[in-house]
Amino acid sequence: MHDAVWLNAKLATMAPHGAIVDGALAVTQGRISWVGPRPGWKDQARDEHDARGAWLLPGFVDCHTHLVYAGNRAHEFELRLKGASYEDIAKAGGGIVSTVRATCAASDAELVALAQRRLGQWLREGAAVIEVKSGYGLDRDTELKMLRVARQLTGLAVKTTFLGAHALPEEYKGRADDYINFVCDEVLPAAAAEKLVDAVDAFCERIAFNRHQTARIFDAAKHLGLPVKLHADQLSDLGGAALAAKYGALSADHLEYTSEQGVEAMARAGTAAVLLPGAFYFLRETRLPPISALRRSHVPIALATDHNPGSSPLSSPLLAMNMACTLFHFTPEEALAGFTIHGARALGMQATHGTLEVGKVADFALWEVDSPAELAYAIGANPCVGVVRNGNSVQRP
Ligand code: DI6
Ligand code: FE
Repeated sequence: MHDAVWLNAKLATMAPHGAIVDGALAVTQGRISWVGPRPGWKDQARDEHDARGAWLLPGFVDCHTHLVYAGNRAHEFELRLKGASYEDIAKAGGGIVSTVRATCAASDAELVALAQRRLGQWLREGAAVIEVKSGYGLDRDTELKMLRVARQLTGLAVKTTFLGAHALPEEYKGRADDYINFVCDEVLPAAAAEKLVDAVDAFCERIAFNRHQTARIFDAAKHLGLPVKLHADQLSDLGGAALAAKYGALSADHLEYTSEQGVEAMARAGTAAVLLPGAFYFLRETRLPPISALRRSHVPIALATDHNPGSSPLSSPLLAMNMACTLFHFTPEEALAGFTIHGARALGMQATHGTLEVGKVADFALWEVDSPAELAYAIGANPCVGVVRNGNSVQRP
Protein backbone atom coordinates (compact mmCIF):
# COMPACT_ATOMS: atom_id res chain seq x y z
CA MET A 1 0.00 0.00 0.00
CA HIS A 2 1.44 3.36 -1.09
CA ASP A 3 0.62 6.58 0.77
CA ALA A 4 -0.64 8.45 -2.31
CA VAL A 5 -0.73 8.29 -6.08
CA TRP A 6 -1.09 10.94 -8.78
CA LEU A 7 -3.00 9.67 -11.81
CA ASN A 8 -3.80 11.33 -15.12
CA ALA A 9 -0.39 13.01 -15.08
CA LYS A 10 2.17 13.62 -17.78
CA LEU A 11 5.56 12.85 -16.31
CA ALA A 12 8.73 14.67 -17.39
CA THR A 13 10.93 12.36 -15.35
CA MET A 14 14.20 14.05 -16.46
CA ALA A 15 15.69 10.56 -16.06
CA PRO A 16 17.08 8.57 -19.01
CA HIS A 17 13.68 6.94 -19.67
CA GLY A 18 12.27 10.37 -20.53
CA ALA A 19 8.64 11.46 -20.62
CA ILE A 20 5.55 9.36 -19.87
CA VAL A 21 2.44 10.97 -21.37
CA ASP A 22 -0.15 8.98 -19.44
CA GLY A 23 1.63 8.36 -16.17
CA ALA A 24 1.16 7.46 -12.56
CA LEU A 25 3.46 8.41 -9.71
CA ALA A 26 3.12 7.09 -6.17
CA VAL A 27 4.80 8.16 -2.96
CA THR A 28 5.41 6.43 0.34
CA GLN A 29 6.98 7.98 3.43
CA GLY A 30 8.13 11.04 1.52
CA ARG A 31 9.84 9.12 -1.26
CA ILE A 32 8.76 8.20 -4.76
CA SER A 33 7.64 4.58 -4.57
CA TRP A 34 6.28 3.95 -8.09
CA VAL A 35 6.63 5.70 -11.49
CA GLY A 36 5.39 4.46 -14.84
CA PRO A 37 2.67 4.40 -17.46
CA ARG A 38 -0.77 4.48 -15.86
CA PRO A 39 -1.93 1.20 -17.43
CA GLY A 40 0.87 -0.50 -15.50
CA TRP A 41 -0.33 0.89 -12.14
CA LYS A 42 -1.97 -2.06 -10.36
CA ASP A 43 -1.06 -1.16 -6.76
CA GLN A 44 -3.17 0.58 -4.18
CA ALA A 45 -2.69 3.94 -2.49
CA ARG A 46 -4.48 5.47 0.47
CA ASP A 47 -4.93 8.83 -1.33
CA GLU A 48 -5.66 9.23 -5.02
CA HIS A 49 -5.00 12.57 -6.73
CA ASP A 50 -6.22 13.49 -10.20
CA ALA A 51 -3.49 15.56 -11.88
CA ARG A 52 -6.02 16.61 -14.58
CA GLY A 53 -3.50 16.11 -17.35
CA ALA A 54 -0.93 18.46 -15.83
CA TRP A 55 2.79 17.96 -16.49
CA LEU A 56 4.62 16.79 -13.41
CA LEU A 57 8.31 17.71 -13.09
CA PRO A 58 10.91 17.27 -10.35
CA GLY A 59 11.08 20.32 -8.06
CA PHE A 60 13.63 22.77 -9.38
CA VAL A 61 17.10 22.85 -7.86
CA ASP A 62 18.66 26.33 -7.91
CA CYS A 63 22.28 25.39 -7.25
CA HIS A 64 23.86 28.88 -7.08
CA THR A 65 22.41 31.86 -5.20
CA HIS A 66 23.48 34.60 -2.83
CA LEU A 67 19.99 34.95 -1.33
CA VAL A 68 20.91 36.23 2.14
CA TYR A 69 21.89 39.92 2.24
CA ALA A 70 20.59 43.32 3.24
CA GLY A 71 20.14 46.43 1.11
CA ASN A 72 20.16 46.60 -2.67
CA ARG A 73 22.36 48.02 -5.42
CA ALA A 74 19.84 49.87 -7.57
CA HIS A 75 22.14 52.90 -7.44
CA GLU A 76 24.99 50.91 -9.01
CA PHE A 77 22.59 49.72 -11.67
CA GLU A 78 22.00 53.37 -12.54
CA LEU A 79 25.74 54.04 -12.63
CA ARG A 80 26.22 51.11 -14.99
CA LEU A 81 23.44 52.41 -17.23
CA LYS A 82 25.48 55.62 -17.47
CA GLY A 83 28.55 53.69 -18.56
CA ALA A 84 30.40 52.51 -15.43
CA SER A 85 31.44 48.85 -15.49
CA TYR A 86 30.91 46.26 -12.73
CA GLU A 87 34.68 46.15 -12.24
CA ASP A 88 34.99 49.99 -12.10
CA ILE A 89 32.37 50.09 -9.35
CA ALA A 90 34.06 47.29 -7.39
CA LYS A 91 37.46 49.02 -7.63
CA ALA A 92 35.92 52.31 -6.43
CA GLY A 93 34.78 50.68 -3.17
CA GLY A 94 31.24 49.82 -4.25
CA GLY A 95 30.08 46.44 -5.41
CA ILE A 96 30.23 43.45 -3.08
CA VAL A 97 31.70 45.40 -0.17
CA SER A 98 28.75 47.80 -0.15
CA THR A 99 26.43 44.83 0.38
CA VAL A 100 28.86 43.64 3.06
CA ARG A 101 28.35 46.88 4.98
CA ALA A 102 24.56 46.52 4.88
CA THR A 103 24.64 42.82 5.78
CA CYS A 104 26.97 43.29 8.74
CA ALA A 105 24.60 45.96 10.10
CA ALA A 106 21.46 43.80 9.79
CA SER A 107 20.19 41.55 12.57
CA ASP A 108 19.59 37.82 12.13
CA ALA A 109 15.84 38.41 12.23
CA GLU A 110 16.02 41.11 9.55
CA LEU A 111 18.10 38.89 7.28
CA VAL A 112 15.74 35.95 7.73
CA ALA A 113 12.72 38.13 6.93
CA LEU A 114 14.33 39.61 3.81
CA ALA A 115 15.51 36.25 2.46
CA GLN A 116 12.25 34.47 3.27
CA ARG A 117 10.31 37.14 1.41
CA ARG A 118 12.58 36.82 -1.64
CA LEU A 119 12.22 33.05 -1.47
CA GLY A 120 8.48 33.34 -2.13
CA GLN A 121 9.15 33.52 -5.85
CA TRP A 122 11.08 30.22 -5.86
CA LEU A 123 8.30 28.56 -3.89
CA ARG A 124 5.67 29.83 -6.31
CA GLU A 125 7.70 28.29 -9.13
CA GLY A 126 7.90 24.91 -7.46
CA ALA A 127 11.55 24.96 -6.41
CA ALA A 128 12.54 22.14 -4.08
CA VAL A 129 16.15 22.99 -3.30
CA ILE A 130 18.09 26.23 -3.11
CA GLU A 131 21.77 26.70 -2.48
CA VAL A 132 22.65 29.83 -0.52
CA LYS A 133 26.16 31.23 -0.17
CA SER A 134 27.73 33.34 2.53
CA GLY A 135 30.20 36.00 1.40
CA TYR A 136 28.58 39.28 2.41
CA GLY A 137 30.10 39.14 5.88
CA LEU A 138 33.83 38.76 5.32
CA ASP A 139 34.29 38.69 9.08
CA ARG A 140 33.90 35.70 11.29
CA ASP A 141 30.62 36.58 12.99
CA THR A 142 28.77 37.82 9.93
CA GLU A 143 29.83 34.88 7.75
CA LEU A 144 28.48 32.51 10.40
CA LYS A 145 25.38 34.65 10.82
CA MET A 146 24.62 34.41 7.10
CA LEU A 147 24.92 30.62 7.12
CA ARG A 148 22.71 30.31 10.20
CA VAL A 149 20.14 32.59 8.58
CA ALA A 150 20.15 30.49 5.41
CA ARG A 151 19.56 27.35 7.47
CA GLN A 152 16.46 28.98 9.02
CA LEU A 153 14.68 29.48 5.69
CA THR A 154 11.59 27.35 5.28
CA GLY A 155 9.53 25.86 2.46
CA LEU A 156 12.27 23.95 0.66
CA ALA A 157 15.61 22.24 1.24
CA VAL A 158 18.54 24.62 1.72
CA LYS A 159 22.19 23.84 1.02
CA THR A 160 24.70 26.29 2.46
CA THR A 161 28.00 27.15 0.81
CA PHE A 162 30.79 29.01 2.55
CA LEU A 163 32.06 31.88 0.36
CA GLY A 164 34.33 33.74 2.77
CA ALA A 165 36.70 34.38 -0.16
CA HIS A 166 34.18 36.47 -2.09
CA ALA A 167 35.85 39.88 -1.90
CA LEU A 168 38.65 41.54 0.03
CA PRO A 169 37.24 43.43 3.04
CA GLU A 170 38.31 47.06 3.32
CA GLU A 171 40.40 46.48 6.45
CA TYR A 172 42.59 43.98 4.55
CA LYS A 173 43.35 46.31 1.62
CA GLY A 174 46.72 45.33 0.13
CA ARG A 175 46.88 42.22 2.34
CA ALA A 176 44.88 39.63 0.43
CA ASP A 177 47.10 36.75 1.56
CA ASP A 178 46.54 37.69 5.18
CA TYR A 179 42.80 37.67 4.61
CA ILE A 180 42.98 34.23 3.01
CA ASN A 181 44.94 32.98 6.04
CA PHE A 182 42.27 34.41 8.32
CA VAL A 183 39.50 32.70 6.31
CA CYS A 184 41.34 29.35 6.24
CA ASP A 185 42.54 29.36 9.83
CA GLU A 186 39.63 30.98 11.67
CA VAL A 187 36.41 31.55 9.78
CA LEU A 188 35.99 28.34 7.81
CA PRO A 189 36.96 26.05 10.72
CA ALA A 190 34.48 27.88 12.98
CA ALA A 191 31.68 27.54 10.41
CA ALA A 192 32.51 23.88 9.83
CA ALA A 193 32.63 23.19 13.59
CA GLU A 194 29.06 24.49 13.82
CA LYS A 195 28.14 22.20 10.91
CA LEU A 196 26.98 25.15 8.82
CA VAL A 197 28.89 24.28 5.65
CA ASP A 198 27.80 21.91 2.89
CA ALA A 199 30.43 23.12 0.40
CA VAL A 200 33.17 25.74 0.03
CA ASP A 201 33.32 28.27 -2.80
CA ALA A 202 35.61 31.16 -3.76
CA PHE A 203 35.62 34.00 -6.30
CA CYS A 204 38.69 33.44 -8.48
CA GLU A 205 38.94 36.65 -10.49
CA ARG A 206 41.14 39.71 -11.11
CA ILE A 207 38.89 41.77 -8.80
CA ALA A 208 38.83 39.06 -6.13
CA PHE A 209 41.32 36.23 -5.47
CA ASN A 210 44.03 34.63 -7.59
CA ARG A 211 44.58 30.96 -8.30
CA HIS A 212 47.11 30.52 -5.54
CA GLN A 213 44.77 32.03 -2.95
CA THR A 214 41.89 29.94 -4.25
CA ALA A 215 44.00 26.79 -3.90
CA ARG A 216 44.69 27.71 -0.26
CA ILE A 217 40.93 27.87 0.35
CA PHE A 218 40.44 24.52 -1.38
CA ASP A 219 43.21 22.91 0.68
CA ALA A 220 41.53 24.14 3.85
CA ALA A 221 38.19 22.74 2.66
CA LYS A 222 39.77 19.39 1.82
CA HIS A 223 41.39 19.27 5.22
CA LEU A 224 37.90 19.58 6.75
CA GLY A 225 36.46 17.00 4.35
CA LEU A 226 34.22 19.53 2.57
CA PRO A 227 33.46 19.53 -1.16
CA VAL A 228 34.39 22.60 -3.20
CA LYS A 229 32.93 24.68 -6.05
CA LEU A 230 34.21 27.82 -7.72
CA HIS A 231 33.19 31.14 -9.30
CA ALA A 232 35.48 30.56 -12.26
CA ASP A 233 36.44 32.55 -15.35
CA GLN A 234 33.44 34.93 -15.21
CA LEU A 235 35.22 38.13 -16.28
CA SER A 236 38.64 36.80 -17.34
CA ASP A 237 40.41 33.46 -17.82
CA LEU A 238 42.45 32.79 -14.71
CA GLY A 239 42.32 29.03 -15.29
CA GLY A 240 39.67 28.71 -12.60
CA ALA A 241 37.78 25.83 -14.18
CA ALA A 242 40.92 23.70 -14.45
CA LEU A 243 41.82 24.49 -10.85
CA ALA A 244 38.34 23.49 -9.68
CA ALA A 245 38.66 20.24 -11.65
CA LYS A 246 42.05 19.54 -10.09
CA TYR A 247 40.35 19.58 -6.69
CA GLY A 248 37.49 17.37 -7.90
CA ALA A 249 35.01 20.23 -7.45
CA LEU A 250 31.28 19.56 -7.53
CA SER A 251 30.95 22.42 -9.99
CA ALA A 252 32.69 25.31 -11.69
CA ASP A 253 30.32 28.24 -12.18
CA HIS A 254 29.99 31.11 -14.72
CA LEU A 255 32.74 29.94 -17.17
CA GLU A 256 32.36 32.71 -19.79
CA TYR A 257 36.16 32.80 -20.32
CA THR A 258 36.91 29.11 -19.75
CA SER A 259 39.24 27.57 -22.36
CA GLU A 260 38.87 24.20 -24.12
CA GLN A 261 41.51 22.79 -21.77
CA GLY A 262 39.46 23.93 -18.82
CA VAL A 263 36.43 22.13 -20.19
CA GLU A 264 38.42 18.94 -20.79
CA ALA A 265 39.75 19.04 -17.24
CA MET A 266 36.19 19.38 -15.93
CA ALA A 267 35.03 16.44 -18.04
CA ARG A 268 37.83 14.23 -16.71
CA ALA A 269 37.14 15.21 -13.10
CA GLY A 270 33.36 14.87 -13.32
CA THR A 271 32.95 18.53 -12.35
CA ALA A 272 29.57 19.97 -13.40
CA ALA A 273 29.28 23.32 -15.20
CA VAL A 274 26.88 25.87 -13.72
CA LEU A 275 25.88 28.55 -16.20
CA LEU A 276 24.33 31.77 -14.97
CA PRO A 277 22.52 33.68 -17.71
CA GLY A 278 21.10 36.23 -15.25
CA ALA A 279 24.54 37.70 -14.55
CA PHE A 280 25.45 37.51 -18.25
CA TYR A 281 22.30 39.45 -19.10
CA PHE A 282 22.45 41.97 -16.28
CA LEU A 283 26.13 42.83 -16.86
CA ARG A 284 25.52 42.87 -20.62
CA GLU A 285 28.33 40.41 -21.17
CA THR A 286 29.02 39.40 -24.74
CA ARG A 287 31.44 36.52 -24.35
CA LEU A 288 29.50 33.28 -24.29
CA PRO A 289 30.50 30.33 -22.11
CA PRO A 290 32.02 27.44 -24.14
CA ILE A 291 28.68 25.70 -24.57
CA SER A 292 29.56 23.55 -27.59
CA ALA A 293 32.74 22.32 -25.91
CA LEU A 294 30.81 21.49 -22.73
CA ARG A 295 28.27 19.54 -24.78
CA ARG A 296 30.95 17.75 -26.79
CA SER A 297 32.76 16.69 -23.61
CA HIS A 298 29.50 15.58 -21.96
CA VAL A 299 29.98 17.87 -18.98
CA PRO A 300 26.67 18.07 -17.07
CA ILE A 301 25.42 21.64 -17.53
CA ALA A 302 23.40 23.04 -14.64
CA LEU A 303 21.65 26.39 -14.68
CA ALA A 304 20.99 28.69 -11.75
CA THR A 305 19.72 32.17 -10.99
CA ASP A 306 22.90 33.43 -9.22
CA HIS A 307 20.44 35.65 -7.35
CA ASN A 308 22.45 38.49 -5.79
CA PRO A 309 22.02 42.26 -5.49
CA GLY A 310 24.95 43.24 -7.72
CA SER A 311 25.19 41.14 -10.86
CA SER A 312 21.97 39.12 -11.00
CA PRO A 313 18.91 40.40 -9.11
CA LEU A 314 16.95 37.54 -10.65
CA SER A 315 14.38 35.63 -8.60
CA SER A 316 12.91 33.31 -11.19
CA PRO A 317 14.19 29.89 -12.27
CA LEU A 318 11.69 30.03 -15.14
CA LEU A 319 13.11 33.29 -16.43
CA ALA A 320 16.65 31.93 -16.05
CA MET A 321 15.62 29.05 -18.33
CA ASN A 322 14.26 31.43 -20.93
CA MET A 323 17.49 33.44 -20.77
CA ALA A 324 19.58 30.29 -21.20
CA CYS A 325 17.65 29.52 -24.40
CA THR A 326 17.72 33.03 -25.84
CA LEU A 327 21.25 34.01 -24.75
CA PHE A 328 23.12 30.69 -24.51
CA HIS A 329 21.28 28.77 -27.26
CA PHE A 330 20.12 26.07 -24.88
CA THR A 331 17.30 23.83 -26.00
CA PRO A 332 14.30 23.97 -23.63
CA GLU A 333 15.13 20.39 -22.67
CA GLU A 334 18.67 21.41 -21.70
CA ALA A 335 17.26 24.33 -19.71
CA LEU A 336 14.93 22.02 -17.76
CA ALA A 337 17.75 19.53 -17.19
CA GLY A 338 19.86 22.43 -15.93
CA PHE A 339 17.37 23.15 -13.13
CA THR A 340 16.67 19.51 -12.30
CA ILE A 341 19.03 16.58 -12.87
CA HIS A 342 22.17 18.66 -13.45
CA GLY A 343 21.36 21.21 -10.75
CA ALA A 344 21.10 18.35 -8.27
CA ARG A 345 24.41 16.97 -9.50
CA ALA A 346 26.10 20.36 -8.99
CA LEU A 347 25.15 20.12 -5.30
CA GLY A 348 26.02 16.44 -4.91
CA MET A 349 22.30 15.68 -4.44
CA GLN A 350 21.81 13.40 -7.43
CA ALA A 351 20.88 10.47 -5.19
CA THR A 352 17.84 12.27 -3.78
CA HIS A 353 16.75 15.01 -6.20
CA GLY A 354 16.59 16.11 -9.83
CA THR A 355 14.54 13.29 -11.40
CA LEU A 356 11.28 11.43 -10.88
CA GLU A 357 12.64 8.00 -10.01
CA VAL A 358 11.78 5.45 -7.37
CA GLY A 359 13.68 6.09 -4.15
CA LYS A 360 14.13 9.82 -4.67
CA VAL A 361 12.56 12.42 -2.40
CA ALA A 362 8.96 13.08 -3.48
CA ASP A 363 9.52 16.77 -4.29
CA PHE A 364 7.75 17.75 -7.49
CA ALA A 365 5.53 20.36 -9.09
CA LEU A 366 2.50 20.26 -11.39
CA TRP A 367 2.36 22.57 -14.40
CA GLU A 368 -0.59 23.50 -16.58
CA VAL A 369 1.23 23.52 -19.93
CA ASP A 370 0.89 21.59 -23.17
CA SER A 371 4.56 20.65 -23.16
CA PRO A 372 7.48 21.12 -20.74
CA ALA A 373 9.22 23.29 -23.36
CA GLU A 374 6.61 25.98 -22.62
CA LEU A 375 8.25 26.53 -19.25
CA ALA A 376 11.40 27.80 -20.97
CA TYR A 377 9.48 29.58 -23.74
CA ALA A 378 7.13 31.86 -21.84
CA ILE A 379 8.46 35.09 -20.31
CA GLY A 380 6.94 36.14 -17.01
CA ALA A 381 4.23 33.48 -16.87
CA ASN A 382 3.94 31.02 -14.02
CA PRO A 383 1.76 28.04 -14.89
CA CYS A 384 2.60 26.15 -11.69
CA VAL A 385 -0.64 24.64 -10.34
CA GLY A 386 0.62 22.50 -7.49
CA VAL A 387 3.65 21.70 -5.38
CA VAL A 388 4.38 18.48 -3.52
CA ARG A 389 7.08 18.39 -0.89
CA ASN A 390 8.12 15.11 0.77
CA GLY A 391 5.02 13.53 -0.69
CA ASN A 392 2.59 16.15 0.68
CA SER A 393 0.78 18.82 -1.29
CA VAL A 394 1.77 22.23 0.02
CA GLN A 395 0.21 25.65 -0.17
CA ARG A 396 2.30 28.08 -2.19
CA PRO A 397 2.78 31.63 -0.85
N1 DI6 B 1 30.05 36.55 -8.87
C1 DI6 B 1 28.85 37.06 -8.99
O1 DI6 B 1 28.22 37.10 -10.00
C2 DI6 B 1 28.39 37.49 -7.69
N2 DI6 B 1 29.44 37.08 -6.85
C3 DI6 B 1 30.38 36.57 -7.56
O2 DI6 B 1 31.40 36.15 -7.06
C4 DI6 B 1 28.21 38.96 -7.58
C5 DI6 B 1 27.97 39.39 -6.18
C6 DI6 B 1 27.71 40.86 -6.06
O3 DI6 B 1 28.00 41.67 -6.95
O4 DI6 B 1 27.20 41.23 -4.99
FE1 FE C 1 27.58 33.99 -7.80
